Amino acid sequence: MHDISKIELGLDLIEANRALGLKNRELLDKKGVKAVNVMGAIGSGKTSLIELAIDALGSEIPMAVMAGDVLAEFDAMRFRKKGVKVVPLNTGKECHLDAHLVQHGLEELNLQEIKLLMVENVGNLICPSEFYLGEHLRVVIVSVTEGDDIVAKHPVIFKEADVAIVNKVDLAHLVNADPDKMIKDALINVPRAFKTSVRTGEGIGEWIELLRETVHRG
Ligand SMILES: Nc1nc2c(ncn2[C@@H]2O[C@H](COP(=O)(O)OP(=O)(O)OP(=O)(O)O)[C@@H](O)[C@H]2O)c(=O)[nH]1
Ligand SMILES: [Mg+2]
Repeated sequence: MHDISKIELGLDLIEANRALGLKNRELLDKKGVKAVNVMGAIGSGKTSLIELAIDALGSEIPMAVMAGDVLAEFDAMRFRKKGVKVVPLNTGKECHLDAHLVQHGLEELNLQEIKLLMVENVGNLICPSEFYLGEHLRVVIVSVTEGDDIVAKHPVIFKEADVAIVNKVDLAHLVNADPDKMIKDALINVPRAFKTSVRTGEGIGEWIELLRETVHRG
C-alpha cells in the first residue's frame, strides 16, 4: 500500500515537471534559443567541457550558462571567468535540476541576446534522467576514472539521452579502463557516443560541432 502511493506521487511529480519543461521549451523556441542539458557523473568533466565550448564558440554563438549544483557558486565562478552570463541554480538537497528551477533561471536571462543555453545538471547518473527541463539536446558525460563498467551499470540515463561522451580518455591506461567498451555499452541505449579528453583535445572538435549543429538545427 505504502509502495503504491509512493509510486503514484512520484509519477505526478514527473508529469507536473514535464508540463513545466514543455512551457520552458515553448519559450526557448519562441526566442530562438537552443538549450543543452549536460548531465553526468560527479567530476566527469561537465564544467570543463562547457568551458571549452565557451572558448571555441563564444565569439561565434552568443550563449549563457545555467550552473546547477547543490552549491552552484563553485562552477558558476568558473563560467563567469569566461565572460558569459551565468545563472547559478542551487538545488540544495536535491540531486537534479527541475523545470521549475530552470523556469526561474530563464527569467534572469535576456533570451533575445543568446542563441545557446548550456545547462550543467547536478553530478550523478540517476536523478536527472527523469526530469525534462525544456532542452533540445541531452548529453550524458562519464569519465574513464569511474570504471569502465559505469555505463553498463546505469542504462536508464543513457536511454533518456541523445548523446553520450566518455571523457578523460587520456587517463584510461592509468586506471586500466577500456573507453571503447564504454562507447559500445552506451550505443546500446543512445544513438551517438564519442570519446573526449580535455587534456589532449581528443574528440573536442566533435563536441564543438555537436553544439554548432544543435544551434543551427531547424
Ligand atoms: N586528465 C583529465 N582531467 C580532466 C578531464 N576533464 C576534466 N578533468 C579534470 O577533472 C576534474 C573535474 O572536472 P569538472 O569539469 O569540474 O567536472 P564536473 O563534471 O563539472 O564536476 P561536478 O560539477 O563537481 O560534478 C577537474 O580537476 C578537471 O580538470 C580530462 O579529459 N582529462
Ligand atoms: Mg561541474
